[in-house]
Amino acid sequence: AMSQPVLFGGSELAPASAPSPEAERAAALRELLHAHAHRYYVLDDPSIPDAEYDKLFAELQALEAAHPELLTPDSPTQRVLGKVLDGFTPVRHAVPMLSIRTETDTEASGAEAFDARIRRELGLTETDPPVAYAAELKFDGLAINLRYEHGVLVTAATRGDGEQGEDVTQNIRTVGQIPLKLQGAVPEVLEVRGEVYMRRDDFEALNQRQREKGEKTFVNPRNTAAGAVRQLDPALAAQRPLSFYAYGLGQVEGWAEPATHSGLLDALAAMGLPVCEHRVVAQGADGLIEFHRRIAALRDGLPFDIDGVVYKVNSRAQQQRLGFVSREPRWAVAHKYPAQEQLTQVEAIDVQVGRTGAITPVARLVPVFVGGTTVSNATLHNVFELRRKGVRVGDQVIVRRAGDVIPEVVGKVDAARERYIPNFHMLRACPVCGSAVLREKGGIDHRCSGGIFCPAQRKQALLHFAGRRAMDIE
Ligand code: D41
Repeated sequence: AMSQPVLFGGSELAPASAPSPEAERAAALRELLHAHAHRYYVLDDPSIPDAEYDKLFAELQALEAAHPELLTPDSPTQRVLGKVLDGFTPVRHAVPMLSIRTETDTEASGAEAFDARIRRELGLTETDPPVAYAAELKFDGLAINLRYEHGVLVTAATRGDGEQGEDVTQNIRTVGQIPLKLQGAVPEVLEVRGEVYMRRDDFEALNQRQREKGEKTFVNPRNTAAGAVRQLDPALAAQRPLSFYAYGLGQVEGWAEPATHSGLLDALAAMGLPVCEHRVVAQGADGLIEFHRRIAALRDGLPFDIDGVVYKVNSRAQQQRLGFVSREPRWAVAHKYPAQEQLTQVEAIDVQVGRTGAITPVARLVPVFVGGTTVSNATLHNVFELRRKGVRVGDQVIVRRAGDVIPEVVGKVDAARERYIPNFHMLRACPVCGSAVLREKGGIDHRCSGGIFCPAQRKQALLHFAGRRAMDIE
């Protein structure tokens, strides 16, 4: 430190008690950068241009380089740091991480059954008013415990078996949405529990980058998020854009917990933690059913995957009366939606000729119920995608159907084939009209060159014309 150039004169003369101008500037920069990061990552409402943020960030970096004694663990410059690990250190949870009971009845009756049980266990009768529930989304990610001491993030751990997880602090620090320092009240100890997940657009962009590099694409956002959290190289983890939502507490010292779950989420949001906006306080079974229905309609349009909704008795006093059994609180339940991914087997690989002549490989499948309907065909997109996924006839594959989008084969389950199965080869002639199948130089899609002469193209063009997106003819 002594050999560092002195950028600002006079600091060595400042008395130890008064902070130097550099220390004050560094503290001010940290506060500014924390506030801007919160606006940018959590509120999605940037208050300054990126270039301005970068300038302040560079100024703080320079200050810290010149005065290493000014560096603090919660500094915004300390998000990406650390070295490649050999493995993760086990962490014993100060308070066990419970799990959540799942209601597998995906119908409204699932919510009724939960409310009926809660009323019975609380000893309520028909004349008592409805129970108030906090209803929220069930994010399809990975449960994590964030430990803040005096408002500073000190450890992030996976759930593990609930008693003991793994220290993934290095990787979690790279998640822009997770504050390195809490705002406002700073309890001695505050453990925040929530879900680390990957947004669909971040997942798509990541896969696009993988394709461009000719590397393997990831199967789904959940697995990718889980892989990123358990990535041993923090530099690689930082390239997998993750997000976070808080939904509960672990150990707490020096903080008066709010009296309700909804109040807790409000308090966590006020401290700068990301809390999902899709949450309500619902009254009784009717309120839960309404929430379940409303979110089902929203599901496909959400920027991230959910696999259900979660109901929690809102009052902490009532939660305490209900307690928990075998690691599951009796006051909470996850009410699932039909799965959007299922395993099935490929019976054949055919091609389909589209409206514009694009020839798409399609997997014929053993029918499966996925995303609310039975699926027996799923797109393989193009030959390059098909090769990358290595899918052959007879393979076990994961099929995904989310909303209105065409069902797709997202990948295969690795298992040895019993005998040799030839690879799929693109046809040289259109299976419908016999015209040559061509692919533009550097292009991805194969096309039938028959144009409107091809009956398949004619049929698809007519369907398109009459369809909902065009003339909307019934
Ligand atoms: O969104 C979720 N995946 C979610 C998970 C949620 N919204 N709330 C949760 N609440 C709890 C309790 C009731 C124990 C605080 C949870 C989980 N637990 C959980 N998920 C995985 C393990 C525990």
